Amino acid sequence: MADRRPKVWVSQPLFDDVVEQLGQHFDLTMTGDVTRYTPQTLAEQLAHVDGALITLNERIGAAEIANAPQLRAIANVGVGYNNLDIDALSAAGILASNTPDVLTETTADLGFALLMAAARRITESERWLRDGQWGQWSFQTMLGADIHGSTLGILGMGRIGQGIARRGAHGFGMRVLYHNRSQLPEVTEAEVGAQYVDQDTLLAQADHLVLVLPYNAASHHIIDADALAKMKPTATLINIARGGIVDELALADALANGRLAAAGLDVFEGEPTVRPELLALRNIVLTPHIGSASQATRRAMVQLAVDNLTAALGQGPDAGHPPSAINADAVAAVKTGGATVGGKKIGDAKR
Ligand code: 8YV
Repeated sequence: MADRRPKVWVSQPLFDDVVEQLGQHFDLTMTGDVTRYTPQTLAEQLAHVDGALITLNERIGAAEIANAPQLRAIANVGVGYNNLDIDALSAAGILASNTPDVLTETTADLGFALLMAAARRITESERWLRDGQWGQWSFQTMLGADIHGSTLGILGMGRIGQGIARRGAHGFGMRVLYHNRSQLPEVTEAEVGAQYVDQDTLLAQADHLVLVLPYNAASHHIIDADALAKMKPTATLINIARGGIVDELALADALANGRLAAAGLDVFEGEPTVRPELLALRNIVLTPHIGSASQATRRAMVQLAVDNLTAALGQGPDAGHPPSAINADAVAAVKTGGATVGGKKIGDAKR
């Protein structure tokens, strides 16, 4: 590489004191204001940098990197990376990374908070109180569903799913069922207190169903009208993964027509826009994608992303080996030539 300091761009204001560590090794451009990028403005920002630190709001695919010949690394501040076209990045030899582990427990906490708020009608109760309706109180005001002793269903049993299972089984004495692409080892099932079932059994038996699976073509609208029809009408549905996993119109319809008791959503298909059909419902708790939003965890995510980017650009103690790279093997294969990425032959990697 030419004898110059690599250039790094940071897409959003994060934690300045953490991000500024990048200045030790790189020419750093930080963004002062929260910014919504178009594909065009994103492409312009990426055109002349070696690395970028981005959030899930920045969607990066082939078009955004087409004129970015220097770009070698993208560090996503988030564990989910459906905002990145990994095949396109790999084909271009760009090392992508994410921030797993550091947010597991905080996100599991939020999943449980939403479950409890929805099942026990907490935000609905508060709105009612603030509206001055307490004078209408009756013995049957705001009756909800119990959490302790009920059946917790978890769809997607990665690290966050396991955190939710532990909370349910060990904290609330719940029977915990889960469904996942692959069954956990017996020892892990015993530790988290969860039992593997098929998806239909999960839908049919859960009193509270939490969605924690990655979003991709296979999980798009996995919770649709058919799936909702298989659930108990008394059940609660919680989504802390990605909005596209749920058919939101089908969910709104089920909630409006008594086919599902309550829901809690932290993620939405059209973020930051929330469908009016959801906003109109009383039996839904809505939060603006705050799953990982504790002080400590958001700082830890940025620190991990900074470490990833530093290492991916060949600097710092982990030089060349980012702690949580997503596509290291694919990028290595592309660099040694003739690799296939996503089933396509890659013969002309540009770096
Ligand atoms: C976001 C998340 O990263 O990590 C994820 O996948 O969804 C969140 O933690 C966070 O909202 C910042 O973009």
